[in-house]
Amino acid sequence: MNNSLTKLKIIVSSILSTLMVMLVLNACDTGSSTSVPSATSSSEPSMATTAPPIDIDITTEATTGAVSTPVPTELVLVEPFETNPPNTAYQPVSTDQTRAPGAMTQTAYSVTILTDSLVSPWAIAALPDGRFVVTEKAGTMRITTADGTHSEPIGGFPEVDDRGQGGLLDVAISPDFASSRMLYFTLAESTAQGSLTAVGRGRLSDDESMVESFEIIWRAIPYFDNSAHFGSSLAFDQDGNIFVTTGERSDLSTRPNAQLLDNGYGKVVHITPDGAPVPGNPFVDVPGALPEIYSYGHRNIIGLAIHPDTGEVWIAEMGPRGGDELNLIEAGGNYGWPTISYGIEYSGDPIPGGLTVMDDMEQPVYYWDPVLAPGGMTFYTSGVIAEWQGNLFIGGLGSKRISRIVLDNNRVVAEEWLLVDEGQRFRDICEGLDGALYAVTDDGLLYRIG
Ligand SMILES: [Ca+2]
Repeated sequence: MNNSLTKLKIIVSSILSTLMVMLVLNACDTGSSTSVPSATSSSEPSMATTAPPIDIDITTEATTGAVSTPVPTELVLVEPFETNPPNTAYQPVSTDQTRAPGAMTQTAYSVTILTDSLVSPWAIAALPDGRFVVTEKAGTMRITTADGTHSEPIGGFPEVDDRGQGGLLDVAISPDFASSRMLYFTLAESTAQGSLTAVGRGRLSDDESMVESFEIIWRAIPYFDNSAHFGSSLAFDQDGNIFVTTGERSDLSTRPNAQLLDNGYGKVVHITPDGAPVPGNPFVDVPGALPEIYSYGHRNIIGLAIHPDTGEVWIAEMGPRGGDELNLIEAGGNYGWPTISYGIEYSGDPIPGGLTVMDDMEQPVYYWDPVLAPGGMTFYTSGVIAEWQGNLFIGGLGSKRISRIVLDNNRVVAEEWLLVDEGQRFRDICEGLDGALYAVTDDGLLYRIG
C-alpha cells in the first residue's frame, strides 16, 4: 500500500480507426501492479494535467495508415478476462450467459483514492448537492465531499446486528430530499428475538449532526438468530416507490423460505415510501402471500439498480460456490434458488437436485463461475465517458474488482474488469454529479474513477 493518502493512476488510451495505442501510467503506486511500468513517486493529488513524468507502455496494433478522429464510444472486444476454470461442468443455456468477451475502455480516466479513513463503509449514495452519504456497518453514516473530506460519524439509528454480514446496510436518497431531507436505509435490525432485514427512514437534521425521527417502515419477517445473508439494497423507482432486496439468511433451515411467499427471505419487494405494498404488486391477491413481494427465489442480493431510461429492475445476487447471477427482475418471477443454480455448495457437493433449468423459473441474464461476489451496483448515465453510458458497474467483494457490464438489448455483450490491481473488496459504487464513479471498499477507502 502506498504511503500517500492519494493514489493517482491514469489509464490513457485512444482508439483510432486503424491504430490502437494504450498508455498506462501510474503516478505514485508502489503496490503490486504488474501491467504498469516502474512508478514515479508523487504527492500531487490532482489529475492528469499535473501528472509527473511518466513511463509509458505502448501497445500498437497494425496500422494501414489512415488516421481519423478518436472515437472512444467504440466497443473494443478482447479475450474474456476470466481465465480460471469454473467450479462446475454445468452448461449455460446460451453462449452469452457467462464468460462474455472482454472489453477495454478506450477513454482516458483516472483512479484516485480520496480517503482511507472510512470505517467499514457499506454503501454510498449521491446527494443532490454533489456530496455523498456513506453508511458504516456498525451503525453510523458520514457525509463526504467529492474530494474525500468526510464528517464525523452521524448517528440516530436503532441498534443494528453488525455481526458477520449484518449492520447498517444500504442508503437511498429520497427523490424529494432537497425539501424533505429524508434518507432511506436497509439494516439488520437487532432484537431479543433475533435479527432481520428492515427498511427504515429518517430526516437528516439541519446541522447534519444526526438522523432524526428514525422509524422502521418494513421488516423481512421472520426474525432469525444468525449473522448471514441479510442482503440488502434499496432504490427508488421512477414512480417514487422503493424496491428492496433481501437474502435467505443462509441457514439450511431458512434457505427453503426463498421459494415461499409467506416470508421476506430471498425476495425483491416493492413498497411505498411509507412501507406499504405497492398497489398492483404481483401477489396482492394470493392468499397467504406477503403483498410486498415482487419476485422470489433469490439467495442473497446486494446489487440493485433501476435502469435510468427503462425503469427496469436489475439485481446481482450472491450464488453459492460459482453461480453468482445478474438478473432482470420481472413482476412475480421465481428466480429459482435453491431449486436451480449454476453453483455448488461450498463443500463441493451439488445443490440438492443439481439442476440449472426448471420450467416456470427464470434464468439469469448472466452468471459468474468463479464468482464475482457482487456488492452494490449502478448504471452509468453521464456523457463524460460516453462509451460507459448505459453500462452496469458492479462492485466485486471476494473477486476484488469492479466489473463493467456492457448490455445490448438486455443481453451481456462484454465484461471488463477494473481496478484489479487495487486488491480491494469493492462494497458499493455510485455515480457522482461530475460523471465519475465513486466506490467504497471494506478497508475504508473511497475511490474516484473517472
Ligand atoms: Ca437464480
